[in-house]
Amino acid sequence: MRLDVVTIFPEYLDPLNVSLVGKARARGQLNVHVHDLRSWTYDRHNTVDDTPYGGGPGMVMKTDPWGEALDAVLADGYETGAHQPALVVPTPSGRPFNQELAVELSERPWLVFTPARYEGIDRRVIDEYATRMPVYEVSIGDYVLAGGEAAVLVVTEAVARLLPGVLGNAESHQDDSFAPGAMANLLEGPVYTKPPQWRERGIPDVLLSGHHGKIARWRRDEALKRTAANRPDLIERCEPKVFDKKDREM
Ligand code: 6GU
Repeated sequence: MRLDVVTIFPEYLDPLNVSLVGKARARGQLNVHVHDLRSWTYDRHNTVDDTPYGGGPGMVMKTDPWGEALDAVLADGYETGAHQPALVVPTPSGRPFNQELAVELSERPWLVFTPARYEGIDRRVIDEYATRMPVYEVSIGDYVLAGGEAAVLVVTEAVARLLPGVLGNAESHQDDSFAPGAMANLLEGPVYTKPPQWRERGIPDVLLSGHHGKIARWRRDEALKRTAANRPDLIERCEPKVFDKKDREM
């Protein structure tokens, strides 16, 4: 997969060299290009923003730097064999980013991210590129960030770990809290490792029992408790088969 990021803070994306995403890059599973939007400005102050039409607070990112940047990035990608780009526009007014959208994005060969500062990008830029490629406007949650760069890191990490060969078998994403399957939409419960005693605290006996059926039942019960406490909205989205008679009596 190829990723391009156009930003006025290229160094904000330095974490893409670290950990899972950094390793995926080093292995050639992810081809990442970070570009400085100001490379496509030609005035003395490298201006990327201006006052909003219609008035109001804040500044709006200008059409020209974004248009030139995206044309250049797309041309470079196509020249080097990339195909079927999609634009990912981080914005608090976007579609909520979730595991389903992460899966959809992970199936695309080329993502171009346009994190904005100020009050966002002149709408004509998004409308223009939407005539040529899919555009995903995404929000990572119900709060306002100063810019989209942190959202690019979030989306990239969620997407990269879904790419074939990026996670080892030991860390497979099959039982992620939001993966499809019997436990779909249940949050994962508590986990434990050695030592068996720590500051007078032990491990739930069932985990030491070796009884796989009982362990699976316990994990499901704990997942259900945690989900009911932290995300009651998710319970309604669970497959009915997750629940049995005993749950309905609780
Ligand atoms: Cl993607 N951008 C900004 N600026 N704020 C956000 C966001 C994105 N998602 C949630 N809040």
